[in-house]
Amino acid sequence: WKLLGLMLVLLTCFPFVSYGDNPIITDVFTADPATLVYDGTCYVYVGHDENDAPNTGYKMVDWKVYSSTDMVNWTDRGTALTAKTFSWSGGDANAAQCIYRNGKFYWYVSTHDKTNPGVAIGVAVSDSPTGPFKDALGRALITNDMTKYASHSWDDLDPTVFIDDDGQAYLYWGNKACYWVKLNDDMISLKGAITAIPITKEAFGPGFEEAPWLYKRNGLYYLLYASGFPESIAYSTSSSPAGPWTYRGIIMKPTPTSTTIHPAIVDYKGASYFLYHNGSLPGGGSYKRSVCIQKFQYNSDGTIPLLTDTTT
Ligand code: FUB
Repeated sequence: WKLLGLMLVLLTCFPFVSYGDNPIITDVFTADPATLVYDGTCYVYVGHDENDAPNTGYKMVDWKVYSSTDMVNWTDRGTALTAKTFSWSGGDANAAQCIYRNGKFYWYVSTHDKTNPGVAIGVAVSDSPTGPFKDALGRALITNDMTKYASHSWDDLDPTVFIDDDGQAYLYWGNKACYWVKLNDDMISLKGAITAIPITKEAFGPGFEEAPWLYKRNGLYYLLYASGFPESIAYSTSSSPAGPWTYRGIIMKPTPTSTTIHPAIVDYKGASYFLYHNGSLPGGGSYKRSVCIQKFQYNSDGTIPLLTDTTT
């Protein structure tokens, strides 16, 4: 009985499953995590790396969804969307984010536009967080337009979407350049013009590479993004979702296993979690990445501590 008691104490103090179990998905390669909490469940929408020849570029053709109610055990909810869903897509499935509004789920994705050169942003819609999703527009929502604002042909990458307390939705995105626009209540049309944020030291410190993630906490707006290359994750804050932004520091330094990291943050059941990807799974690397999660606590002044990629 003494031995049994000791084992119970040890199991309670040192559970086999901990929040540090990374990567969270080990049977396929996953990248570019984006979270959505809906009806008590945390969903993670991910890209899917499939390149069989390491270091020769991305092969990503679909997106997958996972769900959890404890942030430890993740259920595969299937391949909820493929680039083929968008008839105008060149077939690549880059970073994306899904959000809920008025009974529908809107999934913003970046993919090449066959009908107009360059990467574009499309939006798929569904009645369920796990699909089926259909193309909401039959064309891109944001088209790469070098004559108006675009700085290069694939800078319409990595959309992040956020709905403020007053109901106004914002879409941020970009590669090397950071853009934003308001969305109408229908979530599938633009309200006003696209703004390019000047990439200054005050706003972005060492620089803005890609992968913005916009959210609000205690009345303060946070913008996370990849900075430099290999990428660190940095963040800036603002008193408005339209900026101006003030650089706040680095959240995670580059991981040796992948040149990209790609951030998301979510509060779930009273705790905060930082999501990113690395190449730590056996056989992994910059084009075979894996989504990881770290539980963390904000500092008392609302700043985010420096986190370490625990898998390396
Ligand atoms: O997954 C393809 C690209 O890698 C994303 O668009 C970037 O954010 C980087 O993670």
